[in-house]
Amino acid sequence: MSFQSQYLLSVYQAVCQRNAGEPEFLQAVQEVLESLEPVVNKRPDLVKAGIIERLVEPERMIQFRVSWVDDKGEVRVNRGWRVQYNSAIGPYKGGLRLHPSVNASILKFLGFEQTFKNSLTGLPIGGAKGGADFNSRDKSEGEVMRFCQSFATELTKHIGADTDVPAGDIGVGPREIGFMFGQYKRLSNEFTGTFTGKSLYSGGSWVRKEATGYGLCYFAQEMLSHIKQDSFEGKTVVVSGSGNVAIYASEKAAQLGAKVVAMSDSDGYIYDENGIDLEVVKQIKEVERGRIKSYAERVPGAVYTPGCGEIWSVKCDVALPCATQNEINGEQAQQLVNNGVSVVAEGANMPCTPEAVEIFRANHVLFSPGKASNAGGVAVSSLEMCQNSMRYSWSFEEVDAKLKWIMANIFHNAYQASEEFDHKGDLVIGANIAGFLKVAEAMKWQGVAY
Ligand code: NDP
Ligand code: 2IT
Repeated sequence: MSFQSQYLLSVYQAVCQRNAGEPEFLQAVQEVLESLEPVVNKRPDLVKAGIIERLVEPERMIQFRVSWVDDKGEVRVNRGWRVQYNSAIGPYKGGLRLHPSVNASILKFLGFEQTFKNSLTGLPIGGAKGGADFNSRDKSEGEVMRFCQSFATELTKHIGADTDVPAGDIGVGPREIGFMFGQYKRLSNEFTGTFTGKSLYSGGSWVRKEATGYGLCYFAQEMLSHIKQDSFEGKTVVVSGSGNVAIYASEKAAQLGAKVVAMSDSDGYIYDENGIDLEVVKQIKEVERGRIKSYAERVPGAVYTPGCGEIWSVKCDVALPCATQNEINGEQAQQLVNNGVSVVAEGANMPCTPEAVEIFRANHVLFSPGKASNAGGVAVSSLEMCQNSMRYSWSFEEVDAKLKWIMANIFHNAYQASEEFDHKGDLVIGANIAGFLKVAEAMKWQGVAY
């Protein structure tokens, strides 16, 4: 542990005691608190207001039973949560994750990260996350619908357009949002913008589907251009995952002149030296809900290798981890460095372990933390809320231009904060400080309690 400030060390030790057995939450808190050393020195007023002690505790956490009936007529029970993490700068906002690994630690880490990310967008949204330990992979469409309806029945009691606005995350795309939104609308008898990521037929926004992946590339392009006077043009790119974020990150990277040569799912990865044919990936993943392995069966010359972690052995200039937390460890980071990687931009939330981040820092790899570079998704969600409130919709081009501007702005704010707080170019520190300061000022202004 590397805290110089006794105050931060004691806050962190209290967090460890109170949240024992929650490794992901502790990891996320430690990373942010370590970044706040320079703030603690310069802003004793925020220390006195107890902002950091309050920020390491979610405002509210709801846990509930989700019971539903499977295709055989048997009753099934899952556990659902909504973590309403922080509402200092706007209504709670953040995605829902459906994955068998989901637990309180993961959702608290995601809610904590979301609070700073949403602040970085410059838009008026607080932080939240939710989900359930449900595996949609082996379920029929009817089972997914009944699960989502049961989940939304409970969630409806706690959300609203000005209270808490959920969206997608791992395992939750337009299909699941549709089932949940439909149930919410039935129960509330209101058509409001209480979910984002809705269908374009039902109040959704253009570019929301593409937003996280496109935003990631807009951010990385700005970072490359500002720091290295470089661009995506001619770069070889590896993208992990083959879900929503990965697909649209690959699409934008290719549009910007790069060649994406590898993608993965939790079973393994594909390598295509000619550049991945995204239409084939979209057909497999978005239409058939199949496995990435079948890409190699359809595209001549492509190779499939079992084991998703092996993807980091592929030589590349730019690595975009877009699958899940802790998917790049120290060893894999070293492998990337040995192979000459020059940019790592996180599309997933906390995909790099602290050891991996240290290795990138030590080797002068341009590195952007997820809370900055993957903020495009929630930014366009916020634009969706805005359009819903106005009962209006902007064109694809209008939303895309706003997204591009927001991502460049996040980069410059994080970069500027890194300079101002004596760590020029360290975007982990810059993003954490820039995200923190806005929330902290709002909390201080609103007084104690939440
Ligand atoms: P999807 O469910 O669409 O895709 C997830 C992808 O990651 C799949 O290819 C999946 O493979 C893979 N994956 C999931 N869990 C694991 C695991 N334990 N090990 C290896 N691979 C895994 O999710 P998204 O694309 O929406 O989300 C990806 C990441 O981006 C997450 O970290 C999410 O929090 C983050 N994010 C998402 C945003 C959004 O707008 N959707 C916004 C900002 C961040 P498989 O099918 O085999 O499970
Ligand atoms: O991690 C994230 O930022 C998301 N899953 C998107 C959240 C949102 O509300 O759009």
